[in-house]
Amino acid sequence: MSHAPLTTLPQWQALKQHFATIGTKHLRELFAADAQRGKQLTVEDVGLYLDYSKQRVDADTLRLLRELAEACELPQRIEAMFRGDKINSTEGRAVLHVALRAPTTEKILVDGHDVEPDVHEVLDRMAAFSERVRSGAWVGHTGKRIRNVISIGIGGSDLGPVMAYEALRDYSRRDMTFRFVSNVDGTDFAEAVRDLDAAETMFIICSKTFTTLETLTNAHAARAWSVAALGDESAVAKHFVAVSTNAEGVAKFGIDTANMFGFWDWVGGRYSMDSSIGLSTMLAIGADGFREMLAGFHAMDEHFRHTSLERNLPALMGLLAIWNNNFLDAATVAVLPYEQYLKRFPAYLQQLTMESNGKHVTLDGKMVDYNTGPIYWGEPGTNGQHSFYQLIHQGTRIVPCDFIGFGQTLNPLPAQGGGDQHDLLMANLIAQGEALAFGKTAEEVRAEGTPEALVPHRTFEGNRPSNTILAAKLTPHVLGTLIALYEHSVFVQGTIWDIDSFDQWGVELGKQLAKTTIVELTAKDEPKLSHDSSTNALIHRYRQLRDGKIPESS
Ligand code: G6Q
Repeated sequence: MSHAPLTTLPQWQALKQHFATIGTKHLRELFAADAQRGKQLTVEDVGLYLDYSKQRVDADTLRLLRELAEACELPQRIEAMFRGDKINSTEGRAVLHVALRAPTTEKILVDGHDVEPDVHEVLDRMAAFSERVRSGAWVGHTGKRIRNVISIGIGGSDLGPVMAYEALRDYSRRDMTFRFVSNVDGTDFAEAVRDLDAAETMFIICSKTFTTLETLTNAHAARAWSVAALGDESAVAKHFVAVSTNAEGVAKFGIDTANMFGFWDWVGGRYSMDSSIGLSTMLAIGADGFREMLAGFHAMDEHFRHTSLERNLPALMGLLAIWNNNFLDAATVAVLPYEQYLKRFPAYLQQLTMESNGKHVTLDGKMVDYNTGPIYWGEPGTNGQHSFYQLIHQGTRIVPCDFIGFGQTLNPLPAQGGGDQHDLLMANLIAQGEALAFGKTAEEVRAEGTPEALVPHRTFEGNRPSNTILAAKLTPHVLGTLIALYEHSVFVQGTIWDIDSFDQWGVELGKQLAKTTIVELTAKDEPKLSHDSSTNALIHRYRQLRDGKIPESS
């Protein structure tokens, strides 16, 4: 359960005191004080290299953060998660995404039942199914092979698969089309299918609960579209498969449960891309590629479980995030992958981090008196450099950055003037971290001959913290390690903040709220409204706009 109130812990108080001295130190001073800093404050394991030397910390900060982690029983909490304890206490559930990527030789018990055989049974079924579709053995209602796969899901049943497909596109079947539909806005579905032949199109309906409004609405639209095009209700059997924990709901929708791939309530939505929710990923990159990705996740799981806090990548990332959030008072984190294939990675991380750690009470239900999860956001480099980096460099707020880059590109292109375009990309990544940390002093600006009036504008304060994460090449394995790094870093932060990182009552609320409103929007006669005056007026205005009662130009 809860640990002692965080801000009363002597270790927290010690960090506060320590901040009074180090908080004002510039990264320039920290680097000047230790010529080896750029080598020493790094950790490398399971194919990832983390340089955290550009964080505003010294050896004392790191020691105090580790002591805080011990006081918050991080090592015990890690074991509790891997053991299958019901650490998602508000939902009374185990948290076992790590079981989804563990080998068959491992035994992980939930209520006395070993879940590993179940996990591998589903993985094997997914592999057999994927092979049939990819080889053309599985044909559609008219006998044509499946060339298009549309995954319908939302939130945790969408963001992981979309991100993984984009990230691993280089490894995917180029003669197949993969699309993702999530929004209840009909445009999402309409645009996804507009150029497709229904006879060659398969839908994967991904919903843990199989009750989610958006997904079921889109699933019905998909069924209507397929049946209309193929002329027969029986086409559903060949063109629809489901991924869910709710067999009854799947059967009720009309999908044969023989074409359903299950998972379990101990897999949280935002932690589910390694379960059958990743079926589209497996169809795209094949079963071997998918297993390689799982092996990457597992390598990071093992690292997290067995490595001392000093060298533990997710623990370090998590503790540095606590430092930046609670002591440097940084309200946001920018995730900046210098890899176009990771363009959806920041969006994926937004859910992982913000749905997990956007909580305001402790495990015991007490209001926290410190900030919890920061806002995550980001875009691939170098694009962001030409827009929001200005604020990161010279704005009034501190935005800690995670730079992510690779030694080798999957698409080498010779650059004008020598080298490869990839060198240009990575030159930018490295230079940005350097500029953020060290800035440019007024003296340096003057020495360049800058007119005095412009000196303040061209001065860069620096001292802006960042992590740099490097790997050799973006492969399924590396993607797995990278995602697991963030998953576990989120867990570390949630443990320190003493919150339940695995529930999502705010999302549940969202699922309820629209239910009353939809009745009022669709009522035949003007409904009697009893909301606040703004909500009443908006409902009224929407009805008028929809019904053309307000001319378009008024
Ligand atoms: C994830 C959340 C949420 C969920 C979606 C879809 O952790 O719970 O994003 O994944 O609301 O839910 P279903 O899979 O049940 O449709």
